[in-house]
Amino acid sequence: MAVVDASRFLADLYHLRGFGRVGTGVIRPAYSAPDIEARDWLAGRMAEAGLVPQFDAMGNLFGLAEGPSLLLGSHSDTQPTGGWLDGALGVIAALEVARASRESGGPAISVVSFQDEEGRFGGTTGSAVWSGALALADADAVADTDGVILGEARKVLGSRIGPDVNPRQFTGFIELHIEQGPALDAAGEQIGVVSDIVGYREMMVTLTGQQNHAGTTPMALRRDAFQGLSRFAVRLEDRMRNVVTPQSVWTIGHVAVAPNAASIVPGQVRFSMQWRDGDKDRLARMRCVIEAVLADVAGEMELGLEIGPLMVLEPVAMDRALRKRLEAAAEAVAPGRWRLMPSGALHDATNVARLMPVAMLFVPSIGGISHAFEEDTAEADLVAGLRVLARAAGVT
Ligand code: HGY
Ligand code: MN
Ligand code: MN
Repeated sequence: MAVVDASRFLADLYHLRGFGRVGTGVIRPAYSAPDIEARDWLAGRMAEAGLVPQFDAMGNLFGLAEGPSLLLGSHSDTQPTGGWLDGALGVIAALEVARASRESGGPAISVVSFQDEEGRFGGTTGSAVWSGALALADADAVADTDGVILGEARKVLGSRIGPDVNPRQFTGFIELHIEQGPALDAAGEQIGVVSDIVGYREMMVTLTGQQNHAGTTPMALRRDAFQGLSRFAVRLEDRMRNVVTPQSVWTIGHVAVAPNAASIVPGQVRFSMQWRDGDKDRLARMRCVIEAVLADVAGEMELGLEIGPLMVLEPVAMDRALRKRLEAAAEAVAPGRWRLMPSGALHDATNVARLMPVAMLFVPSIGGISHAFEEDTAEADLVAGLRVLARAAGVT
């Protein structure tokens, strides 16, 4: 008989959805009002569960058990137009397992909701600072796409900020997350045990041409920055074929055209260039192709080219012993309906792996949709993920 309380778990999950809810989705970016309100509510639920809530300087919120403990959790911030389960599922499941363990005299379980996993200020920023991958002073200098710097944004934490949380109190970290891809849903499977998390690179690129009149400037005389981006994107598609596999991905997700007016030839575009792969060497080869095509296009079209700092997360394999516990738990909860699979999405677990053994498990995303208001998972699958997490954590 599982000691976790599925109704209580689902009630809290739906309650968390209410902070920043817009229709079926959620808008709860790091340090926004709904994000802070959600974290204050989570801190209260942690205290009610007998855990000691503690914010660190980044706004990572921990619910600490006494003594050595297994850490469970994820993040509660969302993409600018986010799904209601991305991150939230792992935080609430962790809370429920920690509560159930205390109620049943089980092992010590601590809980965490990392801050800015969704990268308003980069990517997995809160866990990157906590794990030592990124200095707080460097994180503070990062600006979001509206020009707000993290050091300013996190001032909303005010007196919540407590002492740093020592990672040595934790014996390991397990993160439950939605798959955010199509594999489990398409196969009718319920659980994914993660083998490894892909690596990622991201940089901001600026192409600068000549702003001009859209009616009087002959096509042959234009230095149109948007046309430069367009030519880059099309040529990149072709040139990447030489170095990638079907699992490699690259995305131009954020584009700012200046001055962004119908009758003005764009003088400048600033865009995000992001790519991911499971192999570190292939990530490097993809970078060479990207920078070569950028240089070619800028040269051909007489455009200025500026490439910003490179953000890096390396591919990481999950801890074998923790993964085996997840595999056994998956077979017990969803016999024959689970698989071992890589994660194409990034997660805080990548940073936490610098400090301790980590492992992850997935539940299906309906239609494989995520980072969108349509993101959803069947309740039965949410509860199955909770039960696998509890079992792997020794809470049964
Ligand atoms: O982009 C990612 O993979 C994560 O969901 N932020
Ligand atoms: Mn996530
Ligand atoms: Mn996400």
